Amino acid sequence: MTQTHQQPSNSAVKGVPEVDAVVVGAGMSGLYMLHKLRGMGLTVQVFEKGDGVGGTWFWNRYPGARVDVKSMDYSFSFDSELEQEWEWTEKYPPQDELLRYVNHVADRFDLRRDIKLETTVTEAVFDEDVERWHVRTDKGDQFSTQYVVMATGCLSASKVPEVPGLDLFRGRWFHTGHWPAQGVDFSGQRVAVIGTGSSGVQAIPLIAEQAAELTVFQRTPNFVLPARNHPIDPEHQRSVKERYDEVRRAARESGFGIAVPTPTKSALEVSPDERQARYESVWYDEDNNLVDMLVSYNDMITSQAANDTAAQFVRDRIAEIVEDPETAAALQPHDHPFGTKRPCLGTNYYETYNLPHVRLVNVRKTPIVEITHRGLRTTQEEFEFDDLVFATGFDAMTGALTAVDIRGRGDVRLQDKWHAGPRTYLGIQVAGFPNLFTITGPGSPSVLSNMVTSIEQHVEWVADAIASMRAGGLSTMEPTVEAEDEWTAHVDEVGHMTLYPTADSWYMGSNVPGKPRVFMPYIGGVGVYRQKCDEVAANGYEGFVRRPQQVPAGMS
Ligand code: N01
Repeated sequence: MTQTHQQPSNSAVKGVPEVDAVVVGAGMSGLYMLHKLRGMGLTVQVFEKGDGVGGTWFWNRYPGARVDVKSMDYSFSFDSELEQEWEWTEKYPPQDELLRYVNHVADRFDLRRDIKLETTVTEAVFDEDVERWHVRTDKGDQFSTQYVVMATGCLSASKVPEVPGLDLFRGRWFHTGHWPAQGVDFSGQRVAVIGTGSSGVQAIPLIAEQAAELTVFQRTPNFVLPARNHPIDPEHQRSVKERYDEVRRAARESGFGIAVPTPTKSALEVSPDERQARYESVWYDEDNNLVDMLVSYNDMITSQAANDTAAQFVRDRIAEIVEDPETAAALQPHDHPFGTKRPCLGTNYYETYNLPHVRLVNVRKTPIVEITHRGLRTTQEEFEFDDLVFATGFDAMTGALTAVDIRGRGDVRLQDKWHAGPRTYLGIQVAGFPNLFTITGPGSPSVLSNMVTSIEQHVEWVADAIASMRAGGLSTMEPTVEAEDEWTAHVDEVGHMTLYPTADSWYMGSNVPGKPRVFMPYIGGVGVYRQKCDEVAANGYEGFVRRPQQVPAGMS
């Protein structure tokens, strides 16, 4: 790290190293943030918990882990040489390819020298006297910094359910979000999987290929569309690369950060045959996208009746594929509208339940009571197995932020401020926490979008905001309480114009006992949101207070 301070500053504690910015996390957002800030001449220290970079793609190495946004979309656009030189192999690349890509980015932009691995940031405290953050890690590091960027990811605080008895279990157990780097061999094993979200849906068919027996414990069935993954046609790759500017622009202006046509019709204004044809084209199209069903009609997430047509279409496909009627019925979602829990893409997911050694247990009907030393017990039956896989998800969106002891003005803890749900302005900053930025934070499109599109937009906006502060000789930036209140109310209001809040989903915090039920992401759309952020900046960072260094008492 080169110590090239551009602005004089006071350090909170003598002898504590100073940097301009601390970035927490070395996934895609942390790496790009480092690259941007360093390019502006700032000194930056990145801390990363893992022993490698990659974030999501470092941790989620479970069998079948792959992205479900197309590779040509799920990739950085900030550097055209990078964009042109990287060759993707599949429509939806697997985890190891994505991890290679992220490592390539780290090497290509010489990022590693400012990243400290295997180091968890435990505390960040704002010192009002000197207007700097004091950051501490579990390895004893301390840094004084003007800016803190939380690039901690929306789905990184993994969650093992609060079922008693795990400490008694004598077999091996794993969480999909913390998979061993060396992989796991399930050959000949009796395996249990708890959870049927995106991770479970991807892992189950591959675990079934190895295991002697597989029991899947399902609480809520999900809508799973066929991924139709395949190798990328080199001609297609070349043609997208030729049109990349246009493709990226369309993605940035779109609803979900993926360039798909905007629907103009209601599902209810077309004939049943036309609707069926549309849904079939989504289901069977080799080139389909995760969001194609959702963008089939303009009222899919606002009208229960419109949504029901898509939900019924998927339930019908499940009934066609799954041979045992009881299992098929258990796999058909009835308790939430299509898309209000994140839709999943699968490969042979429903087909897997036709295999003789695979069994589905409906733990909504017969809940898990406890884990035992040999397996688990439901209210109806005792199960024995060798390996237990938790595909039980994450304390999403806020978990990785509140896991750090972040204290702002008046020593207020972020987790206390957010006791009734996250409050942010634009999902980027929190009132009372000056110069603390959250990449893809709650209140931004984040998890409802192509994450890379949203990461780039946030990183670039934050970098511009910091550049503007430095150009103006300003020391701190934070939202007003009014701007934060208004934005938080807007996020909630727009969310409640849709069917999303009707589902018990991690978008709502429902998967974490005791977490407030608040619709956390912003559903207004990636393009609309970007425009709002740009307008705020163009209007002199409207809604933010930006101030020059306040002279500390006793120093004048
Ligand atoms: O986690 P989830 P995930 N007893 O929360 C169940 C992204 N992602 O890791 O629905 C029994 O979706 C829980 O049941 P319920 C993507 O954004 C992307 O699969 O709460 N079951 C649910 O079935 C995704 O949405 C990709 O009733 C329990 C499951 O565990 C997000 O990450 C791949 C339980 C958790 O599903 C999270 O996905 C993977 C209990 N006590 C992930 N507790 C791709 O890009 C929880 N469950 C492809």
